Amino acid sequence: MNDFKERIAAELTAVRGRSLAYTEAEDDLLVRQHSPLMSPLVWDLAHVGNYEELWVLREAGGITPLRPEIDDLYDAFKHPRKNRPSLPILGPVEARRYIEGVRGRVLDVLDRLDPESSDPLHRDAFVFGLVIQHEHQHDETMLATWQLSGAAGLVRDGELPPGKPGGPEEVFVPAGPFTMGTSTLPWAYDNERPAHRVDLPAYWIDRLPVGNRAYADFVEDGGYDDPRWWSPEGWAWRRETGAFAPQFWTRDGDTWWRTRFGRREPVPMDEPVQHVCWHEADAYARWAGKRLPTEAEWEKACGWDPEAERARKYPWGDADPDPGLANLGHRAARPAPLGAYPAGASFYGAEQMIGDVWEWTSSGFQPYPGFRSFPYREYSEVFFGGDYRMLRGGSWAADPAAVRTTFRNWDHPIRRQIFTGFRCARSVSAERSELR
Ligand code: AVJ
Ligand code: FE
Repeated sequence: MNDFKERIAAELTAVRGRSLAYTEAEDDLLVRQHSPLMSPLVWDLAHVGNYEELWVLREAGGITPLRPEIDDLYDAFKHPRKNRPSLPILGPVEARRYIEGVRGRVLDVLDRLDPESSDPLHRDAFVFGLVIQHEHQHDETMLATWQLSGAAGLVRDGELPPGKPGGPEEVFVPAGPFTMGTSTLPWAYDNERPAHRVDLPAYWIDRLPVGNRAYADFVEDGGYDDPRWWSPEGWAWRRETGAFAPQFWTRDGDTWWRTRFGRREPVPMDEPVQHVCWHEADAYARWAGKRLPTEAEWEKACGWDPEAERARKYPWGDADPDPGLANLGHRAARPAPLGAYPAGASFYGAEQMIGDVWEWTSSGFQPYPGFRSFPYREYSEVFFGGDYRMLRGGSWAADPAAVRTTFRNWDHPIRRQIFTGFRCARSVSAERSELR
């Protein structure tokens, strides 16, 4: 195999190592449903193998189905998450055996692959990018399941760079057009395509994600009890759920505590806030006299280089992420402190845009002009126009192979089990609101 294929084989091995690490547990933990929002962990495990069989073996490799009778069980569209525990899904031992059987044949397909083929699944090994990113996405979902379960075991104490207090609160992005999305990144999803020009008025955007200290100030200022800060849907959510702070926070006297992968610890005030839903982010922004950025504002602040007149793959440029640039890949099971990555800043000076926490934007999920579904409608297209908000950047739990400036993620505005925070923006034309 040549270098390119060796790299793909290494990515396949790496992501599988991750899935196996997250399913190394007592059977009971794997087959139980920890929240109606999540699948049993053993469902995710066989699902990534089934997806790999479907796309690499059958579609790209022309290999006859190994176990067609189980396809239906792992079709996310046939069975909502809350029903998955009652399905006759494979148990842990069988699931591991099944995905291993798939993987054995996948390497043969890789060996035979012609990355210069005119078949878009083969070209640039797109189908391998598809399954590698898919498995990483499910690995992140599995981490969220672990976090909800309260089980110990996945905290990692990898070292993160220290935070750096001070520096400007906001950075300025001048008016003008930029190129949003991509027509050239080979492993970009259909929803990131095609590249197109978007002209934006000038705006300010926070240099850093909103931190726990600032968010606790909002809470302590009575933010959860003041309907002025909330949208009507947000206020309804707040009343229905009784939410009073980010998920997994509790209060003991004057101290905020959180539970993180089964560990109880004081909330570190210098970290980006996480486990807030879109409504909470939206309410905080209003309280702060700001608003959430649109998806286009987020992407321009992250990737646009007006001097080179081109978009960067990452905020700092096109070089692959490394531990000095961004907090990715579950090194420490937490966001890095604010200001930890000055070298990872974007052209405009925004920091920590990739890694640490996904960031809510104000935008819903819409196709870019000229969108074409590929390779299947159920990845993106069926979600367009639904009750979703776009998430950008990627969290500490996301893998470098599954994040870039143009990557688009989405979820319902009430979800907060995901590793999500936000940063604020404000228009230059609007006076900063003095309501507070
Ligand atoms: C892109 C993360 C919203 O996990 O629901 C997984 C990706 N698509 N399997 C999800 C996905 C098919 C999706 N997100
Ligand atoms: Fe999936």
